[in-house]
Amino acid sequence: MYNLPALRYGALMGLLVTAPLMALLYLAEQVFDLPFVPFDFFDWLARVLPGDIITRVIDTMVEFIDRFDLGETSGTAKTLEALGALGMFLGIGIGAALVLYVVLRHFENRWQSVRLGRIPAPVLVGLLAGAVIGLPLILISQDVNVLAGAPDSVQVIWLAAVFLTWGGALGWAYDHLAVPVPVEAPAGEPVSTPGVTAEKIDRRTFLIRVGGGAATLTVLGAGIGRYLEYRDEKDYRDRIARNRDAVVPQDLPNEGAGVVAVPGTRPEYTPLEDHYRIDINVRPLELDGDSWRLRINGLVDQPLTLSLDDLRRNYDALDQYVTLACISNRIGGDLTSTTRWTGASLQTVLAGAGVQASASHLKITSADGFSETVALDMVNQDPRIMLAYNWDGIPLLHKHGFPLRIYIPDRYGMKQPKWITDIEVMDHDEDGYWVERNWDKIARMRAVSVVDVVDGGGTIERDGQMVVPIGGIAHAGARGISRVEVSVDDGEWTAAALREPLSDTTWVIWRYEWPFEAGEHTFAVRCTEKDGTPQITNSNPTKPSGATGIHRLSRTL
Ligand SMILES: Nc1nc2c(c(=O)[nH]1)N[C@H]1C(S)=C(S)[C@@H](COP(=O)(O)O)O[C@H]1N2
Ligand SMILES: [Mo]
Repeated sequence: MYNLPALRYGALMGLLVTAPLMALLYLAEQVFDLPFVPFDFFDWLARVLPGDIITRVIDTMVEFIDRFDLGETSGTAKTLEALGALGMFLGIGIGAALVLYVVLRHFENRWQSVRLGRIPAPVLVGLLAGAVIGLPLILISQDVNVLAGAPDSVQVIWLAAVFLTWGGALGWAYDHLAVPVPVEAPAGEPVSTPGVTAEKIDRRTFLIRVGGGAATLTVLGAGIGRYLEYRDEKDYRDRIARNRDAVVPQDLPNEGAGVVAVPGTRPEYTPLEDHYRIDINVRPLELDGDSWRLRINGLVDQPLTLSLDDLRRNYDALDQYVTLACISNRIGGDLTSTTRWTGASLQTVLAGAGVQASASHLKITSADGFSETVALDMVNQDPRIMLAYNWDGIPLLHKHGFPLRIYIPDRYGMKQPKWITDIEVMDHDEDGYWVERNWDKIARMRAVSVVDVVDGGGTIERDGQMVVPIGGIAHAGARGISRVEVSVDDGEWTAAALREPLSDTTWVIWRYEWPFEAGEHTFAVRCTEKDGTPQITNSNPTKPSGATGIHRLSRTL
């Protein structure tokens, strides 16, 4: 007869064994470039779950960040994703341990006498559980992990060892905890027989030791791992900072533009470190630029394999100021930014490969498993479509797609792969990563306008009237903005002044000076495209084609 409360101890031991192993996985990742399975599992889930569920999760997260003012959306979202991934993995560890303990307890009469040599049965069952949990996770990690540089065989052996240790340790702990209770208590004795007391102390001592060890390992592993990661990041940041000194934007193309942004409007040219970032992995890919190659093949006369240097040296460099936006950006959201892109026109690069007459589409594949197609017609008509290797005058940051990404004017970010490795010329179309998940096939950027600021502190006098400067942005992909209008408290629409934009494809900064009236007011904005098409003013959610609607801001002045 054993008396281990399986649920409670299963959960507790699950925590005490899983947490330090997660810390060790992290440390091993930082030191030996081995896979960090908790993130792999999360990335895999994001790939295989139905697109609508993913969208709902993302929406909830964005709303949460917005509601509680948790800072810049895409960065905070990545932090939340990472925490979610860690929590989920810990949860799996605890849940599996719980099941293991319940099973062990249920069959305890059978295994009592079983052992293999000196290995008691719970350890054997634990090892088996480790294998059962570990095998799918190892396969998943091998499938989706693109960060780990260690040889695959080493990765698999390491992970197998980790999962077997996990199960073995749980079984070993069970064997220690499930001490037999004397079946026949001597008649008349109080409940706390000496045997039971001794067993309790034994259990407690055991738990204190295991708990102390687990806490130490977790803190040490996570701490050292984090320190190493931070050191790497710092190296990287320093390198960028050194590079940047030479290239901080001066001479912007609209220098001297008559209309000046109202203080508090988002920067017209986004500082590189503030550019939003969206991709399907918890952590960005880090490709090696020296060994990286772009392969162009399929329906071409001459397949090409190009290095980064080839792309930089052998083609004219094209500089374009671009406002990129995520199709998940909500009205007034911050998943949109502007910087200078440099690259080679895709038309020119393709010309070198000799595209065959039967070709109609390009399939662009990324190192993270992302892909999209582009119609050849579009490429042939638009020399601005380019393979970009610089942002803001320096090589793309890893998180923004180093070494190469594509630029397609007028399309949301989801159509524009980063970390490109392959371009296949095809005679048919295919759905891209997000299109397969029910987002718009074309993903043409919507016209949107936003009130960024009502500068109550900046009230000025104009012709004897106090006015409050109000400012923001308007953007319609590559179609340009001809008019921005503001309405206060649902009053008539009045034209704002437009600042000359950085280019035809960037947002336009607008400014409106509102005759001051004390009280609470609501400021609304709408815009018109260059060709006279008005912004869609009724509200649509981001999915499937990008959000539409009027942006409003209320302020008490
Ligand atoms: N390979 C790859 N490319 C990608 C993505 C991705 O997950 N993987 N995300 C896309 C999406 S949804 C957007 S909005 C833009 C964002 O680019 P940024 O992170 O550099 O701002 O990249 C696009 N290109
Ligand atoms: Mo996106």
